[in-house]
This record gives sequence, C-alpha cells and structure tokens, in this order.
Amino acid sequence: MLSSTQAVKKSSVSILKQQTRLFSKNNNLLQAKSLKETFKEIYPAKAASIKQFKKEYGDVVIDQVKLSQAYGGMRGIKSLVWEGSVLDPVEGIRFRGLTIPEVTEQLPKFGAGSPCPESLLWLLLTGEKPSMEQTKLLSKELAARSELPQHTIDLLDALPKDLHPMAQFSIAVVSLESDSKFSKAYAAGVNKKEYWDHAYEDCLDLLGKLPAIGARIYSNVFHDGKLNHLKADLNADYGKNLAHLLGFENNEEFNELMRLYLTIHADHEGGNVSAHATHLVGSALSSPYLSFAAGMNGLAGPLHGRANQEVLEWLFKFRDAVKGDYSKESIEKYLWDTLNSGRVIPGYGHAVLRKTDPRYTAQREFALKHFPDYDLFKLVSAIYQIAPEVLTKQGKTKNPWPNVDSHSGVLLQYYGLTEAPFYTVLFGISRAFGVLSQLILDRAYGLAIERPKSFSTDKFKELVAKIQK
Ligand code: HAX
Repeated sequence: MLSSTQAVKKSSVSILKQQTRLFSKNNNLLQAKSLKETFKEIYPAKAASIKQFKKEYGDVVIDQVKLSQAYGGMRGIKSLVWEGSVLDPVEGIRFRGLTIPEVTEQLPKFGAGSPCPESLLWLLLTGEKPSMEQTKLLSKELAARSELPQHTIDLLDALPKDLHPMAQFSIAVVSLESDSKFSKAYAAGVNKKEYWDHAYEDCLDLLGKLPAIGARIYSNVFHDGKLNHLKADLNADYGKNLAHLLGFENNEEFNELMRLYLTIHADHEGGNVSAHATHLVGSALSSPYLSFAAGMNGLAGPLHGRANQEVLEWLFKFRDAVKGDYSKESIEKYLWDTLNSGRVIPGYGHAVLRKTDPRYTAQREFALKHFPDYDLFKLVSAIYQIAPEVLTKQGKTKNPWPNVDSHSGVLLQYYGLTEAPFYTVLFGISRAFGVLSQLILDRAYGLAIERPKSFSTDKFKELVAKIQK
C-alpha cells in the first residue's frame, strides 16, 4: 500500500512518462524545456529577492486608507501582491509589462493573428516569453490532462438544465477536489517548500479539464447532450480544442476568436472579485480547485463576469423594442429608460479603468476585420457613440466608457454561439489562466493567509473621533 506522499509522487511521475511517450516522436518538443522545468529553475531566485525586499523595506508606508475606502469596496488600496498583470486606469492592462497588442505581436501564436492563452500562461507564470516549441509543448500537456473523472461527468449529467451554467461550472470544479494532489500532499505532511509543486499539478490539471467541463455544460443545457461524445483532440491547441468540444468544427475564424477571447479575459490584476476570491481562499491553503471555484462564484455576479450575459439580454430587448431604429434619439431614449429605472448600463463603467477598455478595442478590431456589416455589431458600435455621453450627463459613474463585456457576446453571436447564459463560463475558462498562475506563485513565494482588519461602524466612529481630536 502506498502512502499519500508516495501516491502523489507516483502520479506526477506517471504524467511525465505519459508526456514523454506523447512527445517522443517530436525531437524539437522533447528538447524544449517544459513550463514546470523552467519555473523550477527561476522561482528560487525570485522568492529570495522577495524575501530580501520584505526584510529591507517592510516598514515603508506605501498607502493611507480613507474611511470612504473602507465603505467603498476597498477601492484603490494598495495591499495585494499580483505578479502577472497591472491595470493602468487610462492605458488598460499590461501582462508582465506587455499590452494586448504587444502580447499579440511578441508571443508565439497558432493561428493567423490572434494571441493564444498557452503562451500567455507561460508569460504570466515565469515573466518570460516562451518559444514556439515551448508553447506547443504546453498545449499538448494541457490537452493530455483534459479527461474528466467519471463522478464529475455523472454529476454534470444529473444537474437540472435550469441550474445556471456558472453554478454548474462551480459544482464541477469543486468535484475535482477528490483528485487534488495539493490536498493529498498536504494531508501526507508535505514540507511547505514543496507546496508550489503540488499546486502546479492541480492548476495544470484544472486548466486542462476546463474546456471539457464547459463543453459538457453547454451540451447538456443547450443541446440535449448531443455533443457529449466529443473528445479533446490531443494535437490541437487550447483555443481550437475548446471550439471543437463546443461543436464548432473546421471554422478557423472561430478558433481564432476562441484564442483571442481566452487571452484577453485571462488576467486583470489581483483586486477584481474573481482574482481576489481565488487568491483569498487559496491563502488558507484550500486546494486550487476549491480556490478557483470561489473565484468563479464571484465571476458569476452581474457586476462582474455575468455582465457579458446581461449585455446580450439588454441588447436583444432594445432590438425588439425599437424594431431596427438605431437612430441617436432611439438609443438615447433606451439608455435613459434603463438608467431611470434604477439599473446600470451593462458593459459600461469600471472600478479602475477610466477609458475604453483595450479588451473592448481588441474585440472591436476583430469584428471590423471579419464582419463589419453584422447587424448586432452595428448596434453595439452605435451605442458606443452615444452611451459615454449619456452616462457623463447622468454624472454618476466615474468611467462612462465600455468594458470587455460590452463586446464579447456579439462576436459569439455572429459565429452561432448564441446561448448568452453560457458566456460567463467562457470567461471563467479564460480567467483560470490568470488566477491559477498567481496561485502557483502564491505558494512558491509563501504568501501569507489573508486577514485584513475590520471594525463595526461604532468602532470606526470612535476611531475617527480619536484621529480628529
Ligand atoms: N450604468 C449606470 N450607472 C453606473 C454604471 C453604469 N454602467 N457604472 C457605474 N454606475 C454608477 C454606480 O452604480 C454608482 O452609483 P451609486 O452611487 O448610486 O451607487 C456610481 O455610478 C459610481 O460608481 P463607480 O465608482 O463609477 O463604479 P464602481 O467602481 O462602483 O463599479 C462597476 C464598477 C463595473 C461595477 C460599475 O461600473 C457597473 O455596475 N457597470 C455595469 C456592470 C458591468 O459592466 N460590469 C462589468 C465590469 C467589468 C468586469 O468586471 N468584467 O468582468
């Protein structure tokens, strides 16, 4: 009988052997260093430099907190460490210093022009740009980890169709906990220096399985299980595989869209709800499965990821109401009706951004290239001309410009992926690349359990009175 630690080691070894068999036919791939080998080489120096940084400058005051921030969702407080990306209010996201156009230009890609999530994962975790061989190796490694355990399949198949796809997604992810190498290693008493290794295995397993989970939900909820026979293509890249599992075959434009979609939604620094929730739950040493599921429960909220579903539903209601009248007056009236009924304009505004989201722009450029005359794209473009002015006139939002969710659904509609309640699941698959790479870093750098200070309002009143004396 194997001990838990032996069992964990054995499973990692068998994955490596499986990979070696897979790649033995391809010398280039065999010669390329894997993501794990690369990370293992570089993280100790980075961990040591963080330790030294904390030791030397730990007492430097980096921020001050106002009472309004305590009541206002902790907006802007500098108190989280997130290595993969930083969000500038005007310029937008940079992944390890690279903007979206720079990622597209500088990282290896599979298709005609869109970036791919595999090379972004490499960049987020290591800070280095992978070679094409390394990107392909990672692609194959993820595909090799794609098979779902039978109990997850049975669980998904048993769920009621009217349970929201994001709830199903979260349930399926939690069910993978039974195979958590991190949890097994922890229970077997593994040294904390090795946490990252087991977290890495869980994170890559989870990334590998997410397309199959998403596709099974899509098939069960919207297609009577008719796509359930589809199996991951072990030679396809991540975006193409996702397209294939969703039943979109031989459509390179849709494969390109999946690659773009998965890359641009992956990471948006650490303070957004899905990233922060994953990081927070992981800080208690809950496994990557439990941590990611927590993040997905947050992504499911309408002010966060579910905004992509809300946008579509709102657009359709508008289209039905105005019967083809996309004039300025008609759009303005609908925007004001929405605002006056006490609702938000979905897809507009942002907690950090103060300009058009570059992820919106990347999607707009994709639409302009492939289907400039599509009716729904024209409607989204017309709203873009008018909504910022209306929101500015209303005078409440700090950012009247569109965010990523304002555009994503239209692209999916064009290619026939019309089921809007599924859209946040796609966002979730993408978001895994950002939050799971940070989770590995959290364990490699030994980041602490989170425990900010809270006070009751009475206690805050006391505090304010004392400070004002
Ligand atoms: N329509 C109408 N009112 C809006 C608004 C919008 N799109 N955006 C903000 N406001 C309102 C807020 O509700 C708030 O009103 P109250 O003072 O009455 O509470 C006021 O303007 C100030 O808000 P803010 O400081 O500008 O924005 P927040 O940082 O509080 O919130 C949100 C940021 C993204 C949640 C907000 O802009 C919003 O609700 N937008 C619509 C929903 C949406 O698109 N969400 C997706 C955001 C991107 C994302 O996370 N994707 O996953």
